[in-house]
Amino acid sequence: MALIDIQVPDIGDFDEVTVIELLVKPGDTVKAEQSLITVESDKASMEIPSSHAGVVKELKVKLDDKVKRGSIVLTLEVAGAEAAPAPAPAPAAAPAAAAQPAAAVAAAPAPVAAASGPVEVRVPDIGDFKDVVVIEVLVKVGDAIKAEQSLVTVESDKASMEIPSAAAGVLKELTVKLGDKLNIGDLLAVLEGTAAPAAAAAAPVQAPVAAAAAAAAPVATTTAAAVAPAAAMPAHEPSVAPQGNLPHASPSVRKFARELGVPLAEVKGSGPKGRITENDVQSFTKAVMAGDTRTQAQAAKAPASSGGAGLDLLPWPKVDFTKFGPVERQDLSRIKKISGANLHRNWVMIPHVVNHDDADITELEAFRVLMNKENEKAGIKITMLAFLIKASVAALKKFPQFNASLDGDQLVLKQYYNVAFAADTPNGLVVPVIKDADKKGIVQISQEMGELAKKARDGKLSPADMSGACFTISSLGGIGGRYFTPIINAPEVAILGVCKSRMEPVWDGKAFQPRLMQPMSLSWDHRVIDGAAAARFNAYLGQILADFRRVLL
Ligand code: CAO
Repeated sequence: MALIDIQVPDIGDFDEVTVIELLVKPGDTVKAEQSLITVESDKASMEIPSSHAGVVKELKVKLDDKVKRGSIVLTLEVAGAEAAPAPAPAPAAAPAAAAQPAAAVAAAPAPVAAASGPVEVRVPDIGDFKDVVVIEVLVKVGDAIKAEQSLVTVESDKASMEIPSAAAGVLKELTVKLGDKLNIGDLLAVLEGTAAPAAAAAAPVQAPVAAAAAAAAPVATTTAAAVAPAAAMPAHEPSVAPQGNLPHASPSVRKFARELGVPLAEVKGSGPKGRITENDVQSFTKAVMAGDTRTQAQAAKAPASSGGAGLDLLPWPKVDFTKFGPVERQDLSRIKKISGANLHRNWVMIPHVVNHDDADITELEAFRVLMNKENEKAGIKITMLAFLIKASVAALKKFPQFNASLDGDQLVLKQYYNVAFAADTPNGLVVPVIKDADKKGIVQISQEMGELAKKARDGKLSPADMSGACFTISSLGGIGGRYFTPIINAPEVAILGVCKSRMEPVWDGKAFQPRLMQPMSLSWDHRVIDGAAAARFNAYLGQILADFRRVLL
């Protein structure tokens, strides 16, 4: 056994970075390349990994300490054999690397700083990193960009950083979007205008740092790689660079949040300077699962400067109701809390439009009643909802954009037909799913609906019973009403609401005829569907319900 000091490797031009997270403690067994601490500057956060495997003996840094290259992070007890061949921690390798001529740097196309006209801004040398992912775009076309202003934030598994513009000008074109993978030299943006004199200096200052980090000794490869992106940052404190809106969190916390699907912008950070910790992400998840609406309230308080994403609403009114009369307080059920949070998100995030229409179900209802009479002894009850499900499948097939989900800039068109139906239970609304409704007949759909509705009332629906839907129907047909506005069940793009059918006088060109009319309300996501398609969808649905033989066509 031997004791070795693990030091902060070459972190480029940074004089000092702040320790924001301790990822290990004395007694922990760490693997080589495991992250030990997270450090942060104003534009990047990075994890410093261990160059050796061993047991942590003593931590030599604490939160908020300022560290720089060569600072001792901790003392590690390593097996003799482990210690021997391993060179001193990364910094030992770094000077050699740094001594390399800037040849490696030459590969990094220096951002052009033209005096006027179009200026291409490219990804500077980001060391060994390949395919760093754009996680935030900080500017938009038309923005006046200052030299060294951050344009995008990119992230690898160990570091996140903002990539600044080397020139000033008006942003004419942004050639990257969220989720894009970037590499050195990739075109980021095109600016038009006069470049700031400072811009020209940006690249050379950054580049040698990257070269040093990229060329670190083998044992420190990961370490060097982790810190290499730091080189992409401006060497000097940018006097004009605005802070990005990126939530303040380390790469591992970001990854954790992404895995849980937690929007970091909605998480309140409890760390120093509002930094979001892993605990904050966990607490947020728990709050959402418990339907704690305060999380939405926090989102609503997002500053107007966030580009319009924050709703900037007034706080919820606080009223002492007892001043006006006696009241009783009831806790919301678990289902209500969960569905409430989901409905709220869907209502706020999806641009809903609703088309109302009527379908003539006179013949269909007569057929349904006849079938139920014939099958009375078998105990099978065919419901109108089963026909609506089957008719919807036909419409989804004819209009595939309704059988889809939005995923970033892509539309996911599904080739399966799972139709959910809203079921009212004493504890609240649940939405079980009839899977592969295209492959099932009306009787089977009716039977499955009956079973699922019973499970729903008994509180026995499993998550599998409620997942995988492509489209939802909410039927108030057994209750009443005319039309309503159903809320789309994200990530679906449409929902059909139906109310109680009733006999109405319908003009047939010669006379009014008594017809059984089914009111239908189709809510659709205007990001995916337009009004003409929605009107056609409803019309087609109406045609099928009026003459179900059309399903066979
Ligand atoms: N027009 C006229 N009558 C209708 C009808 C329609 N569109 N749909 C159903 N009915 C009738 C049925 O024929 C039945 O009458 P009988 O008892 O005389 O046979 C009666 O209404 C009750 O039907 P049902 O509710 O048992 O069956 P269903 O298939 O229509 O619905 C279910 C099943 C689980 C969807 C329903 O019980 C339910 O929970 N509905 C509420 C859904 C809801 O709350 N949606 C709103 C969501 S937004 O908050």
